[in-house]
Parts: sequence; C-alpha cells; structure tokens
Amino acid sequence: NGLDARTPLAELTGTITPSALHYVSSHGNNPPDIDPREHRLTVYGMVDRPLVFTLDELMRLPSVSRTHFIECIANAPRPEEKTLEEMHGMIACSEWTGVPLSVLLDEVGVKSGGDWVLSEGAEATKLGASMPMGKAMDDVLGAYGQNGEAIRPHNGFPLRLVVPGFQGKYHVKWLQRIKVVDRPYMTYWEKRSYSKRAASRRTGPDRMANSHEAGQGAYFMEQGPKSVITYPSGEQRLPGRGYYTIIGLAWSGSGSVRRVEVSMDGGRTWNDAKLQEPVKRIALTRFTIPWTWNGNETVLQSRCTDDKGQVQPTQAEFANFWGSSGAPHGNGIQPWKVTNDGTVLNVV
Ligand SMILES: Nc1nc2c(c(=O)[nH]1)N[C@H]1C(S)=C(S)[C@@H](COP(=O)(O)O)O[C@H]1N2
Ligand SMILES: [Mo]
Repeated sequence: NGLDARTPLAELTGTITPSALHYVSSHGNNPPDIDPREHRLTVYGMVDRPLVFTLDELMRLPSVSRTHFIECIANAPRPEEKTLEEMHGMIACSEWTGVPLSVLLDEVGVKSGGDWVLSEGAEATKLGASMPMGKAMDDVLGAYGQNGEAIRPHNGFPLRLVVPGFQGKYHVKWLQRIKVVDRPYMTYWEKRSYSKRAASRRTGPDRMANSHEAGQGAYFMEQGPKSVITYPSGEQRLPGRGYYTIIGLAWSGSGSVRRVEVSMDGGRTWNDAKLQEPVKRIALTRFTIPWTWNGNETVLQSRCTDDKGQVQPTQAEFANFWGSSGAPHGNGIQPWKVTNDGTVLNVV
C-alpha cells in the first residue's frame, strides 16, 4: 500500500530538513522514473487557453524560494509509539523553489466559475487532490527545487505542488496535470484516506472551520498549531540531574508561530520559550528554554499559539472534539515523562 519513511527529528539540528532525510509518504511503491526532458505539465479545464509546459519553460517563468514545512495529516502520536521519529516524523521543512501557481493560472486565463483546482501526479495510481481557487492564487508553488538542488525522486522529482499549510496530500508529487474545475472533487485517495464522514460539527477548534464539506465527507485543509519537544524526547536518557536546554519545534498551517510555552511540572506552570529568529510563515520554528532537573520524576510539554491566536489543544481536548472515531490526525500536546533514572517516555 505504499512507501513510507519518517524524518529522524531527534537527530536533526536547526529547522531545515536535509533533502535525503525528508519523510516520504507515497501511495505507489516507487517513485515514477521520469525523464525531466520528457516531462510535461498540462494546465487545462475551465480556462481560455489550455497550455502544456516543459520543465525548461517552467524554469524560465518568474520564480520564488520559500521555506515551508510539509506535514502529513496522519502525523499524530499514538500511545504505543515510543520515539519522536515514530510519533511526529511525518513532517519536514525545506526551502522550495518554483513558479507561483498564480503565474500559470494567469497564463491560461481562468474562466468564470472555475473556482477549484484539481491536481494529479504522474505515478501509476495518480494521486489527485482539489483545492479552492483562492488558495491556488495565493501562495501555492509548482516547485522544482528543494534546499538548493533538484527535488529528490521520492519527494516528487521533477515537479511538485507546495501548498503552504495545507495537509500533506495537497502537495502533489510528480505533478503532471492541473485542471480548473467548478467544484471540489473527492478523488479515490481523498475518499479512502483523507476525508472524514459526517463531519457535521461546525463549531469547535478553528481547524474544523478550515475543512470543506464535499458530499461524501469533509476535507481537512490547514494543519493546526502544533509543537513538540525534540530534546529530551522519547527513549532518550538524561545522564543525571543538572542543567539542560530544552529544545523543540513549533509550526502552524495558518501562519507563523507567535508563542511557545513549556511546562516542566506536568502542566501546573507554563513558561515562555525563546523563539529563534527569524520566525518564518508556515515554517518550522525552533524554540529553547533553560531547565534545571532536580532528579525527580516529571512531565515536560510544550504548547504553541499561532499569529491567528489559535492555541494547540491537549490530547484530551482534541479527542473530546472528535469523539471516539477520531480523525486520523491530531495536533494535541505531546507529554514526555522523565523518570527518576532519566529515561524519557511517551505518556500520551
Ligand atoms: N503524486 C503523489 N503525491 C503525493 C503523494 C502520493 O502518494 N503521490 N502523497 C501525499 C501525501 S499523503 C503526503 S503526506 C505528501 C508527502 O510528501 P513527501 O513524500 O515528499 O514527504 O505528499 C503527498 N503527495
Ligand atoms: Mo499524507
């Protein structure tokens, strides 16, 4: 049912994920073997002039480089998981270079009523996803560069969509078709893995307001505010009492991280962590806070607030809202227990 690999977050420093360590979530087993000279991107549908672009033609258009994370909607901790990589490794952050999708859509001329954009990958199973035209014209990239080099085969070589802040499936790899359409589509993979039935509750956490009802279920678009302590984290061992710097990562699909608070006493008190500048929009943000461990058992947690004022929920708040069926995703607070002997455990 596909190929998956996770980002080794506990082993990384800084905020950029080396390309070779970017997590992989592919429904087909292997990346399609694409000759970049033969590859074509077709932009068609409800447009005035359908166009077919070669990679060279795309690279001659105005381009931008932007740092953004991509996170799979399934990037949520489960009680039985132990390490940071297992629990949160379906996120990575890269500098992406490419042509704004708005440039391509302006070239073809969107007809009135063309309110949605359907995209398709070139692998045998042709993953597809549809997004509102407003997002497509805003900050979406047709990316060919990742951290200063060509995108790696597993991550979409030679061309992928980067849809900042939207859940993983929108970032269609091996991009070969963009079709302007008049409504959201519920493609095979979206129906199978990325929507939720009877998502009728209209109030609650803001992330719900970012979903879109599409007949057979609801899409989830923006990833909610989230953070996780990367050091110390699951299965690591502190050598003894004394001074430590707690380090972590925070992000939000809605914008930039405004604040990260850390609790070192099981949630009784919270202190503001230092955010590493510059804080970029829809990118991993590093935070640090000093901590002196007295050698007693305790629980460490972090909580992110984004620039829209959305606050990362607890695991309990998230579960309450979604009910027992739960969504296959979650941005709940990650608690790490530090035991007397310094062992760090997942206590979700
Ligand atoms: N063509 C295509 N695009 C795809 C996928 C896929 O299977 N095929 N997987 C999606 C999913 S579910 C995620 S989470 C992201 C993962 O991107 P990555 O593999 O580069 O980390 O790509 C998305 N784009
Ligand atoms: Mo995903």
